[in-house]
Amino acid sequence: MFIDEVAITVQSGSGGRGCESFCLRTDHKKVPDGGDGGKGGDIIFCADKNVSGLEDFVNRRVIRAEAGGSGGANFKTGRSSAPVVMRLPCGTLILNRETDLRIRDLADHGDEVVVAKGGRGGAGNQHGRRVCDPGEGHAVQLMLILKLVSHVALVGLPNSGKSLLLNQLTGARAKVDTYPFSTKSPQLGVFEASDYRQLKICELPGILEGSHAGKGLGNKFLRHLERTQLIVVLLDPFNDYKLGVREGYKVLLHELGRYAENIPDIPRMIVVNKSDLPGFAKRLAGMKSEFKEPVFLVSALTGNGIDKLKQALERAVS
Ligand SMILES: Nc1nc2c(ncn2[C@@H]2O[C@H](COP(=O)(O)OP(=O)(O)O)[C@@H](O)[C@H]2O)c(=O)[nH]1
Ligand SMILES: [Mg+2]
Repeated sequence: MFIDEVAITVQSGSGGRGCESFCLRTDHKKVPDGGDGGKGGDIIFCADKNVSGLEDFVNRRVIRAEAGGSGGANFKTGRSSAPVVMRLPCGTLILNRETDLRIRDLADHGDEVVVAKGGRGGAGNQHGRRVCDPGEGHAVQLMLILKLVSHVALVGLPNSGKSLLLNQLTGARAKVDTYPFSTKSPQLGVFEASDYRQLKICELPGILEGSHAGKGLGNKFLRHLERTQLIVVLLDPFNDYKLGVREGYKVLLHELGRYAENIPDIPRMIVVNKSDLPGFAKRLAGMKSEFKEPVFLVSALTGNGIDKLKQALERAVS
């Protein structure tokens, strides 16, 4: 299962207690020698390109770091607790659930943020003062929202052949089936361009008229379009909705626009699939020139036109 949204709590460790202790010097004078408490553990989130979703958090809704150790006699400082480092997929947005404020956007591999700082250790009486209280750990309620980072996103009506095309382009093994919504979560594949760049392609579940109002699988997953460089709109002239290529395209664009205003501004490419089926040319007649976007005709089934599409994708993304 692919998880792209999860509510969790993080709890950093409290500082260790400072020690109150005295030792007897050789001149029989009593001196304070209580050591300081150690620091409580931080909770750190770090973006990692090898992590694909937020599944790690499903069975781990509360993440705790340990408290620092207490100080000891003879100036002994307590043990500081190690931070708990959680690896998140690139593109995870971290929000504070109580204030709704954005804490950080972990966009790129290696981005890191301390989401809850551990408490400092309490001072022991070695400093000639009274023992002071250690700092407490913090509990923070967080919302993690993943917005996948891909070069190319594939959108289309259900059954237009998005999964088959993804598999053709990248060797992914997305499920291909004859019923609509066989893909329930975004699928990622990577293809190596001729200059060895790794291009990430993401298939989104099918969109249909009314997705914005919750029809089908709804439109929440369109958030994964926000960070893509290119949207490939896959059209199927033989779709079950009796929409011509032109109307199908209009429906898809409308749904994208209903999700967020800026999504129609992302560069697009049109790919018309199933060119192997009889009657394809007839259904397409004269339509190519109507689009301002580049149009490619392919068959994800036979592989016809795929090489040309690959080259165009390489050129379109940086
Ligand atoms: N004839 C033909 N059938 C295709 C082509 N591409 C996909 N299909 C079929 O269309 C159906 C839906 O394909 P799928 O990739 O699961 O579509 P998705 O729902 O858009 O991911 C499957 O039965 C595929 O075999 C194609 O180029 N030609
Ligand atoms: Mg699919």
